[in-house]
Order: sequence, then structure tokens, then C-alpha cells
Amino acid sequence: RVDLVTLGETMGLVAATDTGSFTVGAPARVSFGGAETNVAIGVSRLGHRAAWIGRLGDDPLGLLIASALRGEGVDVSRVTFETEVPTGLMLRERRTADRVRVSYYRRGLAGSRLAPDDVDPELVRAARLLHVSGITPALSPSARAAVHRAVEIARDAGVLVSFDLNYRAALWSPAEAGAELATLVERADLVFAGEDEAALVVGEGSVAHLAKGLASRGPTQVVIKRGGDGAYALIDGEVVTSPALPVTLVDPVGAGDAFVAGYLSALLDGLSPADRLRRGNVCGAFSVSVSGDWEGLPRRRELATLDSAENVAR
Ligand code: ADP
Ligand code: KDG
Repeated sequence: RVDLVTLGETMGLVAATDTGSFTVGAPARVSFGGAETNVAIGVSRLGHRAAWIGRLGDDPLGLLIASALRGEGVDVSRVTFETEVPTGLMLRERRTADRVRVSYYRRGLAGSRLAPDDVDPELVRAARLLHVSGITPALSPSARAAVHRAVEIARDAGVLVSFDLNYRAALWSPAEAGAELATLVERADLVFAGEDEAALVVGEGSVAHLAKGLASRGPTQVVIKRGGDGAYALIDGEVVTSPALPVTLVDPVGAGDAFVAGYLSALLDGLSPADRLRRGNVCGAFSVSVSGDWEGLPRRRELATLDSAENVAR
């Protein structure tokens, strides 16, 4: 029995460590990333049991990802390995000091072969939370069907459905995404979105308009992630806001997933709306201060680290 089940695509990552375009011999770091495994790792580091469902290639990247997730305590028992197509890959350049450029090599590859039969109904029914993102339905018709299958099983069993809009412009158009994301918002209990993402569903407007628009479609917990401005939420009809923590920005990628992991872990702990947002911001702050999509995520005993200016050896 796990606390959180999530599903999606996770890819290898080659990230340039110097600033500028890729060149022959440029130093780079090998890792992996995927919005949903970022959340699963975050939740696991905070002491909850998380499981990830997905497909990897039977290749060095697939094995690297599976063993790293296992090392992070994420249940990968439902992961399957494709022999016909490889694991997807992201190349990430730090094009300028503050502009990251990502190239995806993922179309038709292992992760996008995710299908409804991959979703183990027993695993989902026994969980407390199902978390899905708006990336997966953009990958392939079968991946989209898998998301809907998981959501349907969770809803029928009374398992809370968490949804992060996570719009990726490289995968689909705003119009196509808007319709699909709206459908998932309607089926979710918790919704996370950036302001631009929320606008795809409810139209442009103030942050209050965006949150209200999303909540009017059904979810009882709507959280708008606002980067360095923290978070704005509408939770059971009440507005709650929480500021970001002052930290040095090193790598913005993965901050949203870190926020979601912190929020969901606080929800699993039964904390108040304000404390959920606070933990989301703490995890987001850890994430942006360390390079990597998930490497900087805090362990439970580290949560208070940013509260004090002291460097403690512990
Ligand atoms: P996304 O990665 O989805 O675009 P955001 O950029 O909104 O998400 O960041 C998610 C969360 O990460 C924010 O709500 C905040 O808690 C934290 N965060 C992001 N940028 C900063 C920053 N510059 N300083 C401190 N915290 C940040
Ligand atoms: O949220 C961070 C993700 O963007 C990254 O880890 C890769 O899942 C990913 C994607 O599709 O962009």
C-alpha cells in the first residue's frame, strides 16, 4: 500500500554545465527527469511511500532511471521495459546565464507507449493520492487514455486526484492543450498551475480570476504557483497566500514539481492549507537553489534548514 501513485514519462538528461550552446567536448552532467518522478522522489524523501508507473527502454538510460528511483525509495514494481524503442532523452543547454534551452528526443519512444493496462487498479485504489500531469496526455493517444483510466479508478474509489497542468509548448498547441487540460481539471480534487497555464483553461486575468475560474470547474484545492512570488491558493473557498523563500536561483527547472511534492506531503501529514503552501514553497526554494530537476529536494529533517542563516554541520 502506497500513499501516492503517479504515472508519466521519465527521460534521460544530458545537461551542459557551462553556459552557451553545446559544442564538441563541452562538459555535461548525466541525469534524468520527468515531472511525475520528480514529485514521487520529493514525496518519498519527505517520508511517504510513492509509486511511479511508466515505461522505460531496456537500455542504459532506462536502467539508470529505474535504479536511481529505487535508491530514492520510489516503488517501481509496475515499471515495464521496452525492447523495441529506447528511453527518451532531454538535452539541456544553459544558453545564457538565465535562459535554459531544452531539446526533447521522446516522440514515439518508451515513455509515450504508456497505456491503460499499465495502470494497476489495486495499486491506485489502495493509495491516498493519485497525481497526474498535463504532460502525459500530450505524449500519445494511449498515454492519454492511461491518465484517464487512472483518474477514473481513483475517483471511483474515493482516492484524491491531484493534477498539475504542466503545459509543454513543444508537445501540443495551446488550443489542443486547453481542451484536454480543462477536462482533467474537472476530474481533479487538487489542481496546480502557473498563471500562463491556468489562462489556457479559464482565459487571461488576475491571479484571483485564474484561481476562481479553475475552482468553479470542481477542484476544492487550487494552487497557482508564482515563481519568486510564492503561491496563491483557493482552498475550500478560502484564499490563502504564501511568499517564496529568499534563496539564490541556480536552476529553475523542477521547482513546480518540488512545490507539488511539498504541498502533497503536507496534505498527507494533515497540515493546514497555510502549512501546505509553506512546505510547497520550502521545497520549491530547495529545488531552485540546486542544479538538477530533483537532486535538491529536501529530506524531512532538512525542511527547517532555510529558516536559519546558520550553516550547521548535521
Ligand atoms: P514551475 O517550475 O512550474 O514554472 P514556479 O516557477 O512557479 O513553477 O515555481 C514553483 C515554486 O518554486 C514557487 O511557487 C516557489 O515556491 C518556488 N520558487 C520558484 N522560483 C523561486 C525563486 N526565485 N525563489 C524562491 N522560490 C522560488
Ligand atoms: O517539470 C520538470 C520537467 O519539465 C522535466 O523534469 C522534464 O517531464 C519533463 C518534461 O516533459 O518537460
